[in-house]
Amino acid sequence: KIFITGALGQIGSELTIKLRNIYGTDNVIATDIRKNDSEAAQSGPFEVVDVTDTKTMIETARKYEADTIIHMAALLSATAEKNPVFAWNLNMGGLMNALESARELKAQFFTPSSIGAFGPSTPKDQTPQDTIQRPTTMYGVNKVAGELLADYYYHKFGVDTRGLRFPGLISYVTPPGGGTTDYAVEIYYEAIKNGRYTSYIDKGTYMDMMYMPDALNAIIDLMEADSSKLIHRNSFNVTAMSFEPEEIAAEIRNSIPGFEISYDVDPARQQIADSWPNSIDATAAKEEWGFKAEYDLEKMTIDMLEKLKK
Ligand code: VAH
Repeated sequence: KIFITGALGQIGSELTIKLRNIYGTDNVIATDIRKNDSEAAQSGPFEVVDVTDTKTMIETARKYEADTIIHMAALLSATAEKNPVFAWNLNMGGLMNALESARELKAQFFTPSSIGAFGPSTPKDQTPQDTIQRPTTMYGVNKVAGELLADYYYHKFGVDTRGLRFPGLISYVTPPGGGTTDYAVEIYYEAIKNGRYTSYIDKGTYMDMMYMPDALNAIIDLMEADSSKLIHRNSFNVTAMSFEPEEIAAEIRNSIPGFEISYDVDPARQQIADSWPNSIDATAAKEEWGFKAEYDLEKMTIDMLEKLKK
């Protein structure tokens, strides 16, 4: 049984559906802080779980005899920066409860890290798998602490923990909430609706990105990978592309001639973006478990606009 927290979030909502298609609906238990009318909540087993409530978390995972725990419940970077104390409690308290559940149930464990786990002193171009990690955001502090905690549970308790440092993720299913990279999602919705977009991230700001189908496959490929082949665990750099606002705007213009981008920079989210890498190196993921991304900027743009037009 696969137990997912944050199953109604940006990644969780699509991951739940994909896992149900692969492993069987009744084998994938979706949980989140509240239910909604989404397919992930309605199409199979669902439980209301507040990941900061240790008792409910462990009892619910035990009830289903979970053998895999996928912990997705967290606050993203911009929201975390506005509520740093709440972010620490949710991001770290929730992770601790999820790891304790995995330890008790001897379950395999996945939780995502992020390019946000890097900071201003990290090499910014082709950021290596093993390098300096001194992030300057609460989200980044949570991600570095989370990587170390998950590795600790592997070395100390033998929990099979695995993770991915995700770049900005782009999808047409569940709009993200509170991220810094979300301009790259909003721009597609606005392109269809208004033929123009005002970006809160400045031109020339490079960030790694990935289309959601590639992110979901990366999670499944990592979790299915031969444990003896893994040199790293928490967490692997993965990326599909790196671009700045002018480049995604130009790609959209290839499908929607006349599309215009303008700028109204949000200093808070620009500061977060400026502290992150321009591009990261995913060699370790490719070598240790065969990571590869199918979508580049051109292919993603065609698919996003096609799906959003429907
Ligand atoms: C965010 N989309 O912006 C998330 C992600 C790398 C970015 O962590 O916070």
